[in-house]
Amino acid sequence: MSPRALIALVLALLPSGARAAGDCPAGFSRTAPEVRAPEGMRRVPAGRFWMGRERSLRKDEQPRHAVCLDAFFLDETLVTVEAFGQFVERTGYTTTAERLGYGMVAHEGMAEWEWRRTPGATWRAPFGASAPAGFAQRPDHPVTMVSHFDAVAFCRSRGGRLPTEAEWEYAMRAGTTLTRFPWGESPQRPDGQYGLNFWQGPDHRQASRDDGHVYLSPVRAFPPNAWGFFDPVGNVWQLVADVYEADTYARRAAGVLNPLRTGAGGDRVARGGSWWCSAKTCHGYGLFYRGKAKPEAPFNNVGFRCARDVEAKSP
Ligand SMILES: [Ca+2]
Repeated sequence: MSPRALIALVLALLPSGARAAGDCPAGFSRTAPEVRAPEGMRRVPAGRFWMGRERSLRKDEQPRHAVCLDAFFLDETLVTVEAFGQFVERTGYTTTAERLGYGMVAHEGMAEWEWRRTPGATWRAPFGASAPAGFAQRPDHPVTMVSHFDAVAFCRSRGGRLPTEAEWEYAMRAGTTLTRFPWGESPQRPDGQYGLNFWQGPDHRQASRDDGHVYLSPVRAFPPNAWGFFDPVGNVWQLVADVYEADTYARRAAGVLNPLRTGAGGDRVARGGSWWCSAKTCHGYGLFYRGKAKPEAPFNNVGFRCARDVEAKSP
């Protein structure tokens, strides 16, 4: 066989439409109808991004892999105390913490990793009957003391849903890749200001207050990311739709479309870190770390934002 004939034979044997690893599936479209974003939400364009990383002390962040997403809408801020209060008023909803009769509370002065089961701690009073000195909950604070179930119920009432873990990270990265924060590797932005609310100080006995907030910060206290989302990291952990499994990334095919890890029971994923995260006790403030929480557990450093589909998902 001549070399030319051999090449022709090899080409004929290659599957047509074969795609390189990490490409998005056939049928995936980066265009979607120009539907206007609902009030308080922003449209996230369809696209592909890198999730996870090759080297990390935590296996659950590996490997780095390409993820493809259809367009979706996402709240530009965390769900506020005010918005959650309106939902409760409208529906009479009772949260998990209210049914349990307690919530999990942390505050300045406590030991590292300590949490207190606190009677009466609810979304209305996230520290229980007595708030710590210097803290008064505001309508524009992110709502906390909400369980995964509460977050799902709230988003459903607005015709939405929780974002998937992949949607959350794609939107919070806003086009940046492979950095811990949307603006780079340091918690300080290029202008020298802290870009997020987390814990500063040698331990949890006393915060140094360098970022201006010991506890919750108003949802627009820090500048938004490049796509207009406030609190892309810090302030409160953000509940997402996925069940937590350590091998989620390892099991994904390159170029997976709209991934969502489902399953019965187990922990749910929370991302972004919170005001209680210090460099010493919790490295979770950032865009790689995969936090987790029991779906029925209410904490005073966990909140959420809602997503909504733009159109039917790609096939
Ligand atoms: Ca802080």
